[in-house]
Amino acid sequence: MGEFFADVHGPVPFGGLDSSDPLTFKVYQADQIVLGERMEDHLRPGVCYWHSFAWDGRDMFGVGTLDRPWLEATDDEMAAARMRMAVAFEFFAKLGTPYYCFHDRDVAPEGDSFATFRANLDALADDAADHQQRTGVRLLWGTANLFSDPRYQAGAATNPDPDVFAYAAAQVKHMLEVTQRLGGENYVLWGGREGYDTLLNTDLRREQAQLARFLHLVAEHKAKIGFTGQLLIEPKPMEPTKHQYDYDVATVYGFLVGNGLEHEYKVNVEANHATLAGHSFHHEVAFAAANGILGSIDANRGDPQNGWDTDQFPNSVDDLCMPVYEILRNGGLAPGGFNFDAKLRRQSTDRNDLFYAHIGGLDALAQALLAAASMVEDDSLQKLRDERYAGWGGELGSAILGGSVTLAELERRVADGEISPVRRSGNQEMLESLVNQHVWSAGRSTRR
Ligand code: XUL
Ligand code: CO
Repeated sequence: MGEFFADVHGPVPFGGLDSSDPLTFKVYQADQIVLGERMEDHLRPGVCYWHSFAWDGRDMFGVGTLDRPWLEATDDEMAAARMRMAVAFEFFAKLGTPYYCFHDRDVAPEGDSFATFRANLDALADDAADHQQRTGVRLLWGTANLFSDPRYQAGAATNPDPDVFAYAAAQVKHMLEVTQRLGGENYVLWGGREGYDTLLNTDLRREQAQLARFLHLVAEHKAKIGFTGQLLIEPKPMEPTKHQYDYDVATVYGFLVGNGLEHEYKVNVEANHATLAGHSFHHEVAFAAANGILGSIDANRGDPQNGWDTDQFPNSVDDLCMPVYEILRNGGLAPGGFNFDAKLRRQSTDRNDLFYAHIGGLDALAQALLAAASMVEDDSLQKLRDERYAGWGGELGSAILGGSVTLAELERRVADGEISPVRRSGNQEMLESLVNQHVWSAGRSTRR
C-alpha cells in the first residue's frame, strides 16, 4: 500500500495564529523553550493506537463509519495488522509527535489460543521495533487489554474464577516484557472491568484482595525482569461496569497504601475519567501530585451535557492550564507524558480529520503550557497560597504539627485569650481573574 494519509507530507509545520491552514500548528512548536526546556520535552505528547487505528467508528447504535480498511473482515489477519501498524507509524511520523501507546490487542490478532496470540504479538513487536527505529517514534506506554474478550465479562484480577485471573496474569506478564523490549517508558493497568455490575453477586473483600495480589505479582515481575519504566494505574469510576474499584486518584492512593504498593505504582490521570468521577481534571492532577503519585496523563475531555466517557480531543485552555501548572510545580511529567486518549466523532470521516484532531489538541495543550509557565514565572499564585498558610510556620503552627502541644494545652491557651482567630479572605474571584490574565496573554511576546 502507498501512503494512506497522502494529503499530508509531514511533519506538520508551525503556521502560527494567523495561519488559515488547518494542517499547521497554531501554537505548538516542539523546539520552543519554555522555562528552560523544549515544549516537546514538557508535554511528551503521544498518540494512542486504539481510538485512532483499532476502532472504525462503531457505536452501540450503528456500524463503523471511518475509513479503516485494515479492520474489514479478512482471511489474513496478520497482513491486516501489519497494514494497520504501517499506517499508524505513517501518522505518528507525519504528525511529528514523539510517542505512541498501545494495548496488546490493538496490534495483535487474538488467534485461536494464547500461544498463537503471544506469537502474533511477538512478531508485530518486531515490526514495531523496526518502525520505531526508522521513524524515531518511541513507546510512552504499553498495556494489556483485559476487558474486550468475553472471558473478562466478570473482570480480570477480580474475577470470581481464578482461571481468568491466571489468563490475565499471562497476558500482562507478556505485554510487560514486550513493553520493555520496545523501550516503553511506562506500563499502564486500567481496570476496565475490575468492579461490579451488581453487589448482589459480589464479594467485595475477596475481589479487593485479588486485585492487590495481582498488582503485587506485576510489581514482582517488573523487578525480576529489570523493567525500569513506571507502573501506572489509571483511575476510572465506572463504565463499562457500574462501579470500578480504581474509582478516582484518592481511592487508588488509599488502596495502594492499604496494600503496601504505594512505592510501586503511580497514576495515569485521564481528564474525562476525572469528570466522570464528579471531580475536575485539575483536582485529580493536584491530588496525585500532593501525594507523590502523579505519573502520566491521558489527555481528552468529556461533554458537559453528556455524562459518559465521550473521549473527545482536549480543546479548552481554561480546563488544561491549571493541571499543567500543577505538573510544572511538581517538577514535570517525565517519564510520563500526554497521551491523546481521544477519538474522532463518528461523523469525522475525512482522513485528515485525525490530523485536525491531534493538531487542535496539541495547540490547546501548548497554550495551556505557556499560560502555566507564565504563572510559574510570575509566582503570585504560589505566593498567595504560601501567605494563606503562613501561620503554620509560626510558633503555634510548628508546635501543633511537631506534636508538642496537647488538646488540653490548646484549650487552656484559647480560654486564656492567647489565641483568637482572625478571618481572612480566600480571594477566589481575584485568583480566577489572575489565571485568566495568564491564559489570555501567555505567549504573546514570543509568537512569530
Ligand atoms: C478507557 C481508557 C483506556 C485506558 C487504557 O476509558 O481510558 O483506553 O487508557 O486501557
Ligand atoms: Co485512558
